[in-house]
Amino acid sequence: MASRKPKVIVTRKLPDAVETRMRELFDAELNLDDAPMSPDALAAALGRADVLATTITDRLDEGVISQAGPRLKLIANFGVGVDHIDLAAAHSRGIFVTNTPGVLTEDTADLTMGLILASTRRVVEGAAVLQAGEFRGWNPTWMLGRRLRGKRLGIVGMGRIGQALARRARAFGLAIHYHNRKPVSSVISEELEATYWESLDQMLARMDIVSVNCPHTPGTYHLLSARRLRLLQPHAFIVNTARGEIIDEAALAGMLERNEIAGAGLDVFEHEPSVNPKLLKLKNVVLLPHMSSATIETRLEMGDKVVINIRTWMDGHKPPDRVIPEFL
Ligand code: 8YV
Repeated sequence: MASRKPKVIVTRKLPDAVETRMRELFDAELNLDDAPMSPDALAAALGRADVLATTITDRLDEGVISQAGPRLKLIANFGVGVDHIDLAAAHSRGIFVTNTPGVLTEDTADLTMGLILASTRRVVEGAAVLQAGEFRGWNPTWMLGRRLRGKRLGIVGMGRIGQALARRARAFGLAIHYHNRKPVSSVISEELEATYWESLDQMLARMDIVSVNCPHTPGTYHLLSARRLRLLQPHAFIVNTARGEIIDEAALAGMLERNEIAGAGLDVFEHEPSVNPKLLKLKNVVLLPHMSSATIETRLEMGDKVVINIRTWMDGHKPPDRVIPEFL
């Protein structure tokens, strides 16, 4: 590209160090008051930028992407999931899409393990009792949860985060089971002593805890449908730190309300930031506001990745974290 600095429009407030670096390297237009951009504002930004640095709160559907100007060559997403971007529409206009894989893995796996512990051991429910001033003293049959050691964890999606979760879960004595499009390599499978289930249905019916760790794509929308959720055993727990759309949230809320499964730990929701009102009233759920990757370290590393992707493209190379649409 020409020697002028590329116009990079950043849709949300990013960590100060990331913004400072962007100002040094690019003609960066920052969103200092951090208000999410409307579809019209996004379309206008696409019309005049070389690069749009996006986050999950930007809906870049076909209509918005069709407004991209001739300069727009790269959508550099701050985040690993790109289900808010119409990849086919970007690809057909010759626009690269990049994401930030790898740097969210460990922190997301930590919080997934945290949700498994919090839901099976009733951590949030117990803390709420204390804060409400309702702790009347120890009782042998009160606040009983379920032991992790010896139980079966079924991981739906054995990519980077699924594997990082499996390593943690093994240290807690959980037996690792997983469903994935294909089995992991024999080296990883042996390391994790993991059992592969080609049939998701069969795995769900036999697990004590299920964790959703696959990306949201057209193929995984409502992968955990009402029918599949009914395969879970009544003592099972379900945890989701991937995307809300992968689980039929209304069906899950109904089952939790009727105690048809034991509990859930959810960091993501089907219609974020809305949460199914039934879930908000239940005691057998732990609900978090999409924060599984929210550490200072991860956010800085995500910013580094965005900068590296833009800078590599600017230097005339293919950015390292290109997301290739599935149909290619
Ligand atoms: C990010 C996430 O914080 O990276 C992802 O896919 O779900 C989050 O943990 C968010 O997407 C930032 O855009």
